[in-house]
Amino acid sequence: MGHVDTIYDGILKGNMKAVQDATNAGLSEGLLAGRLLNEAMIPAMAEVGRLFEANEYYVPEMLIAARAMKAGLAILRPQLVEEEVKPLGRVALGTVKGDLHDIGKNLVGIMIEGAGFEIIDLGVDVSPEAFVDAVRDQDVDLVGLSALLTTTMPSMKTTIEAFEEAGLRDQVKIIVGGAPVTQRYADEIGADGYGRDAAAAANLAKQLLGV
Ligand code: B1M
Repeated sequence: MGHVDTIYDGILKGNMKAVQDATNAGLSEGLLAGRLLNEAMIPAMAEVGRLFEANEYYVPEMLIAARAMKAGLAILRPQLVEEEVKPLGRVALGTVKGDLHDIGKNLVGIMIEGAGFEIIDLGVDVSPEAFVDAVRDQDVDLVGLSALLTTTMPSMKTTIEAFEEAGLRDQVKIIVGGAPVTQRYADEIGADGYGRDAAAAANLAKQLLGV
């Protein structure tokens, strides 16, 4: 098996060591980091997303696949900078004000990063102002809002209103998700999209940013 296939397969199986070894071997044999990223790592994470949506993979499989992908990506990163391989866009992600749940939000970040975007993780309990500041200061293309409590869902609405008040609403796409959130709620508060799960969120980011 060539290095590209070994990396792809290693990510699907969550075999971090195989991914690291094949990434190092591929680079030392002159394979471009951009090729290892685009032909092995991103397709592998897309397949992880597909398996997750098909209920063939669950959260643990997704987490170990992500750990393997991140280990390989850490090796590629300096080379990617040298090859001037740019991320597809920049995504700021956070759990809304008052809400401390971050497991789902982190999975969403992993899948969006796995799709080729750069992630700015704003953490949990993120105020509307902090989301707005991130867009204003860090050239963000898409904002992802996560909420796990029915009592914090209104923070999503407040955050979108804060973007409107700051005059930045047209400059950024906003997607929402989390267990109590629905497509209907997303439409009601004027979000650009709703992601049912992490894989759907990554597909939505690609779709909204025209990738
Ligand atoms: Co909390 N909690 N919790 N909790 N907690 C829930 C959410 C709850 C449903 C449990 C219950 O009562 N059955 C309930 C909410 C009820 C409601 O509002 N309807 C609840 C409650 C009440 C609370 C507290 C208020 C409890 C208390 O103190 N009395 C408190 C609130 C604290 C706060 O936030 N201010 C609290 C605290 C906690 C812990 C800190 C103990 C812990 C969080 C740890 C952490 O996140 N680091 C915790 C946990 C673990 C849960 C449960 C058990 C699991 C949540 C989780 O991680 N799921 C949860 C019950 C449950 O869901 N079964 C519960 C796994 C995760 C992978 O799924 O987060 O849904 P999920 O993410 C999915 C999708 O929703 C989606 O993709 C993800 C992956 O596919 N998604 C997005 C998520 N964000 C997205 C964003 C997107 C797109 C998709 O686009 C941007």
